[in-house]
Amino acid sequence: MLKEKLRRKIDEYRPRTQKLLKEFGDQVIDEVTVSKAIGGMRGLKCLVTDISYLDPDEGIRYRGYTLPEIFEKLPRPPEAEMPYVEGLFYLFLTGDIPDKDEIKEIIDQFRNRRVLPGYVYEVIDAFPQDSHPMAIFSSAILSLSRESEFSRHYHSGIAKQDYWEPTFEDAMNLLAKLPEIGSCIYSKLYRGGLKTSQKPELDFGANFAHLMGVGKPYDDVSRMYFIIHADHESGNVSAHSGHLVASSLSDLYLAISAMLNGLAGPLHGLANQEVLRWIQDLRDRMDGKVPDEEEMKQFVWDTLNAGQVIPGFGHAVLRKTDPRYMIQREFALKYLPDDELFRYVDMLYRVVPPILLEHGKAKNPWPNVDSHSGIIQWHYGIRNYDFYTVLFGIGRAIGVAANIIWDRALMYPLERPKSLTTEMLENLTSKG
Ligand code: NMX
Ligand code: MLT
Repeated sequence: MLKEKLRRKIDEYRPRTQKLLKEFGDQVIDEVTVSKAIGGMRGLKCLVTDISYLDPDEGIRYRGYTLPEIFEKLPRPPEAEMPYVEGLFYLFLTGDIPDKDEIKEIIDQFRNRRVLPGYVYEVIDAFPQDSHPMAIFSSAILSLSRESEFSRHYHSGIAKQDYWEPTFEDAMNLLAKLPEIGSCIYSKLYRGGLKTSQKPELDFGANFAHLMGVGKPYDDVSRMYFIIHADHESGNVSAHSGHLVASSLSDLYLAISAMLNGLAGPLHGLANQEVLRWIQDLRDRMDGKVPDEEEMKQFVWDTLNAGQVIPGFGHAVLRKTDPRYMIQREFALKYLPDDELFRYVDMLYRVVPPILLEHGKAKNPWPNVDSHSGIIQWHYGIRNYDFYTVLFGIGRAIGVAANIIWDRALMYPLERPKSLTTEMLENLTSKG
């Protein structure tokens, strides 16, 4: 049983955290400079997670595995090219690659927890049609807070070392519902309310594809998306927001809703919609004609000269092309090499990095995950690009939920850094 295995893992881990705190609590591991304090704490080592680690050159590792290893090692559904999303959640929680029975347990658990309470449909329907899907997504999850097992147990006096257990239940209950919530938002905004019923026998990715009404290989596209977006260590805005809010013992629904609010910014997950919007601007400008390289370069420079960022390029940590980009590029080369928008993205891949280098500001001129994700969705008929960040959010919820369970298991405290005034900084530096 997953929960029992997790309990054993938690019992093994707790002494490690306690020993670090007790014996090495005062050891210095990084220093805070003025530029870190003013500059968004970039690179400051002050968060702990064992679920993933981001190397600037290599990219993300989940529980020690690179993404190509993840795609190779995690079990797949019969005849599928991409692994079970459920298997990734198992790996996040336990650190072990699951076998098919262990995955089946999660599929069965999700099946039993999939049904949405009626009021969530009402919350979704109550939004005006011109609302952004991320605002609806965040609110739908927020409304589920009344179901929280953690809050119920907390208020009846559960002991601190047991907090992780009802948090685990909240995570299972919420993750199981995400395909239905996401597809309902899509139906409301873009399909005139036309709804498809869930197919309980399907795995997470296939059920989502079915609910979106898109045939094969969109089930594999969904699995691939949710897996590559699931985690990016703890410091990115969405994961950090989720962790921060959960640290006050807000329940998982409140924390995941907060996580989505951070993801919905254009410098973070919303960049995937921005890429499509930007490419559409270019298409309009070109009257539908595919630009040649010189025209594309001019468009990139025009964007920079207008004081805007090139969406889908750059990164706060990565210093090479994002491996999540490469996985999508390989998929596109295999399944949609002649797609018109893929030709745009392919040209941007060659044209933008030298321009960003010449421009001289961005520390990382290479493409990130968001540069590619929209055009694959576009190819499979999901063309309302405002929706793309919801797909990112479904994936990211898997990693953030696993992290919050472990935060509670290792009894990490309330997060509360200290602030200074500008005058204090001036005094500190002039004395220095
Ligand atoms: N286009 C133009 N300028 C850029 C870009 C870019 N793609 N990336 C960074 N810069 C600028 C940045 O705005 C900053 O300018 P200034 O000094 O005037 O403030 C300068 O280069 C230095 O920024 P960096 O230290 O390289 O980047 P930072 O860590 O601050 O920000 C991002 C990282 C991802 C916010 C930034 O690269 C960016 O805005 N990229 C475009 C938006 C995007 O694709 N976001 C998605 C990131 C991935 N995700 O899913 O979250
Ligand atoms: C992410 O996946 O969270 C983004 O790449 C942003 C980041 O890691 O800072």
